[in-house]
Amino acid sequence: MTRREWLAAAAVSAAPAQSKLPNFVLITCDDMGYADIEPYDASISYTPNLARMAKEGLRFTSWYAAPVCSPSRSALMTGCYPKRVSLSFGSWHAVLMPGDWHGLNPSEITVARLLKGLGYATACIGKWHLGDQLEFMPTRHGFDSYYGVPYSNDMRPGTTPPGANNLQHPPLPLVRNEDLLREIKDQDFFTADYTREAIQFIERNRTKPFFLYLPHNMVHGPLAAGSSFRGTTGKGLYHDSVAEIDWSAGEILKTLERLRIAGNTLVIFLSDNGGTPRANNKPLRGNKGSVFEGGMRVPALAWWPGRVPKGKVSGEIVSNMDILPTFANLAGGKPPTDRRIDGNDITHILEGKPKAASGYDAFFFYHSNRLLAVRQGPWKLHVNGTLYNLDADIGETNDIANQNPAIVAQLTAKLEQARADLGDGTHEGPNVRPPGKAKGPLRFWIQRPKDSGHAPHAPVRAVPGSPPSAG
Ligand SMILES: [Ca+2]
Repeated sequence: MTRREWLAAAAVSAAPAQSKLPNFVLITCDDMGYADIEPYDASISYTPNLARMAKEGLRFTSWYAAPVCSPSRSALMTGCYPKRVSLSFGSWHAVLMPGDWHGLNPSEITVARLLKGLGYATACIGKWHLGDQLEFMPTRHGFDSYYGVPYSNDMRPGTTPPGANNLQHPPLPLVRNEDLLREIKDQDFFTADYTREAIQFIERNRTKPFFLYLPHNMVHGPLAAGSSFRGTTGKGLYHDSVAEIDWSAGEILKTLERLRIAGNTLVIFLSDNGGTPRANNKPLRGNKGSVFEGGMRVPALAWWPGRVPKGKVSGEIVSNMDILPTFANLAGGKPPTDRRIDGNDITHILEGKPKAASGYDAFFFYHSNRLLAVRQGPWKLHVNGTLYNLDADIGETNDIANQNPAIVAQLTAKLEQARADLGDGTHEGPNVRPPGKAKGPLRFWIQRPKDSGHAPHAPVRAVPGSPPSAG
């Protein structure tokens, strides 16, 4: 350690703990199942760092994300139901596509913009997937810097977006801030590279409050892992990729400890939606894309030495939407008051306060623009009329609607509340805000090889309005 580094470290460790704003590290991975890591399946031996995070922190057993990528990320960033910010689906598919004319509306206040306003250094490193046109990029949504892939790693040449008349996806871009770095072909570098970038960001900003959002591309297919992880689990590339995500989380924790800022940093680890059939979602029913628990309930850990008690488990209903209100509160700020925010401040749950309860009277399960289920306490009613008690039947196997008509009536009324607020299907709720719509000509980050510069494909399904460069 140089003298200058020593002085910086000494200044940090000497600072009174309460006088400094906490740092936030939000790590998400893509498509990891509920029981793909040791804290949710004790037989797993290759996720020691996440196991440590759970032992030293808090493990959630009812953290809800969303059924698929873009909606999940919109909730994380805005504190709202994806439906409220019109990102429960893209302009013509369940998620945003390369060249999509929809994205996160620039008028939304993201958790990054909110924290930046409170003096935080902010960075997004990884998969954004809230719009790949410039006005939707992380650098336009409160992040000082961005590095990564603006959407999913499977949206690459050789694959065809749904309804795109056999036009292939453009080359997969690696972007820094608002500049194209290069085309990505081999994906093995993803997790290690993002981790290196993340550590550099933390090191650079260790003396000021920071917010690091680290949404990994892995473990979404096409699967990849660094050479030092391939073959290490003996269970195939998927699990090797999980092991590398675990390593990455460990490197982040070690960096915070080395810099002596762990005691002032909240680290949250999440998956963005339920696991695919290759994942382990046990004991939940369903997979990614479903509103059964296996589609939306995700592994979730919180770690903050000295502030989040060790080894606790919370079964309260919490969700991606709680990130913004919670980080805002911990940073001494407030969520926006000029618009509806659906999430809750869960500081009291993180701190393990006695009787810390969820703020959700009811939690609603949307897929695309359709309302498909509601949960209140242990009860979950699907719109097809099936009712489950999740405390007794987490796997949603035993429909007990007939035996519980009063509960069904109560939850049906909740569904009506959501329909009147957020809408359902073609009925647009009055309290829904519009998606961002690209103003300029649509563009790909890298043109398809035979494109000769023309615009991306227009949406083929009728949507309200029309894209600015359709045709
Ligand atoms: Ca996903």
